[in-house]
Amino acid sequence: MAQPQATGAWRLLERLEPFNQLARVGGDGVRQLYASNVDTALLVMGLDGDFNPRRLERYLGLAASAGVAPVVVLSKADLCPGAGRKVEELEARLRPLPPILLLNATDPACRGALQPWLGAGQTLVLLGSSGVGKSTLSNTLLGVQAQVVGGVREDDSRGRHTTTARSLLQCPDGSCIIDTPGVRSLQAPLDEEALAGSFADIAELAARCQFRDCSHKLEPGCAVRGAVANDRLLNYHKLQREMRRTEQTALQRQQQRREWKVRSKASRRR
Ligand SMILES: Nc1nc2c(ncn2[C@@H]2O[C@H](COP(=O)(O)OP(=O)(O)OP(=O)(O)O)[C@@H](O)[C@H]2O)c(=O)[nH]1
Ligand SMILES: [Mg+2]
Ligand SMILES: [Zn+2]
Repeated sequence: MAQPQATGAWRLLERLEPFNQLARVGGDGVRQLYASNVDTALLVMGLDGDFNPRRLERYLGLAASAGVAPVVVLSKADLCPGAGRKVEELEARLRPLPPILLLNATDPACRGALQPWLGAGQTLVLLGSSGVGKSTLSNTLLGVQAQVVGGVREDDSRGRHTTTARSLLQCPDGSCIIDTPGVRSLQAPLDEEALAGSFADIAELAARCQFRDCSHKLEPGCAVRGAVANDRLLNYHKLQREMRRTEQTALQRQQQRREWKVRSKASRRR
């Protein structure tokens, strides 16, 4: 919090604690911070060769682990004719179902589509692989070419890691956009609560399994197997294994999310 002075300078009054923090787990097992005080995470996935529901489930876990509302942005809708089917695939698969937007990131109409999440005081972070159009979308929302954009490889749609640092950009409407570099591999800092938050179908069905500690693998009387798409269940098991490897910090993260909730309310009041 800062106060403008008669001289035109600002005087720093107080440093507030962040009300949430989005982070991933790096290759070395250490948490890497993306951004703090975020209202919405735009999870950007290209409808070209980048489309991958499993990876999206990881990003949804990452948003859930910070308690940030996710919005799925499927970019390059103008280049990919079968886009409708991919949306249906995600709609059938994801629970809870986040908002899913089909966008051409170069089209100013994006601003209209994202209207519910934009506006003064709103902070959005763009997350996704290299080349999916995070910087392109930032520029479209800003209305100026602030961020450098790069091309993608023809054969596999991979980007060229054009953006190398995070930037906080202010839109004319007062929203803040955080553009980030594309990540190569993503491990979300998950805990039981965050995993259940992004796999609500499994969490719900598990209550009806015959065994309370059912792992939904081979046990008889499992209510999850068969009811949830096999690929989703396999991904769930994979994320759960990763989570167990970093479990000592999971309880701390749950505790931290609780603190963030309280702080978020308090700082919004202020
Ligand atoms: N036709 C079309 N091209 C797009 C769209 N989104 C991005 N592109 C193109 O895809 C390429 C990569 O876009 P960038 O915005 O640089 O991608 P990025 O996600 O910022 O990539 P990194 O900074 O490397 O992480 C550029 O050539 C863009 O013009 C889209 O919706 N439609
Ligand atoms: Mg970029
Ligand atoms: Zn089960």
